[in-house]
Amino acid sequence: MRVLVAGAAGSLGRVVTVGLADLGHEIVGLDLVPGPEGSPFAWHEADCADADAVAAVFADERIDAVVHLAGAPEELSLPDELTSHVVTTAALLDAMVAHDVTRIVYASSNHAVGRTPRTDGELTEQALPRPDTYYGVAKVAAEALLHLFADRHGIDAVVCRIGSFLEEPTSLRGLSTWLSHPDGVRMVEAGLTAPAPGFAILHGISANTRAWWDLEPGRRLGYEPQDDAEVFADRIEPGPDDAAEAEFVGGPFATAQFHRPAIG
Ligand code: 15L
Repeated sequence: MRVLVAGAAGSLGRVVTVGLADLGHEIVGLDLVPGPEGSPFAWHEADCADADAVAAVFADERIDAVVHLAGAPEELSLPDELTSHVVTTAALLDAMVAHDVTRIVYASSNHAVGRTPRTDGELTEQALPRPDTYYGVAKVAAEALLHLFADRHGIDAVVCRIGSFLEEPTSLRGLSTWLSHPDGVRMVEAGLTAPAPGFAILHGISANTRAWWDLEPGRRLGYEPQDDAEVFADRIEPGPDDAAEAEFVGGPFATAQFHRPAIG
């Protein structure tokens, strides 16, 4: 499959491009910055929020599927978040429709439902939108846009509500929310190859012993995580914010430090 990876130079993108290429896919990288030194991939330096620039990439390349990993990973103002996550998704979806590309895997986030209290029990993919930040609001809106294009244009859109994508977990929360690098690749591969998923949501975490987000929606799509954060448990020191971070899905994003005006 010839896969356009938007955000190919980001932390997820650097891992996923190499992993998908190892699985036999041809990669076309798209990012604001040049491709890594010596990268074997076709590469386009462009802003995903610029619909004309995205259209030009699709006009230049044969694309079978899109993996959308682009966007700021942290809390910004609401307008910046909407540009970073919703406008980029819209530009990619418009180009997909124009070029009959029908599969997209989207790096959404747990922060779309980050204000869901742990006391609600196991987190399922049916959880109502409950963002913890403007970042989370933008992820909810991007997911809604994907759902609209799935219904209106028959796009297969696999939404990955990712936990903590790191080489190894760094906090007590991470023992539940960690997504290992190899499992990140497995997750995207499942999103690309699941037969006719329509609009579907999975939880992007590893098979963590302490996980409390349902892994079954991912398994139904062919995502079988292999790693477990528990092997790092002995290295995790208790932190002063552990109790607060355990209260909500979104951990630190759900705490007061992120309360600020939406504009500005
Ligand atoms: C995310 O979606 C963020 O991009 C990242 O910065 C972390 O906060 C991560 O989720 C997480 O919840 O650990």
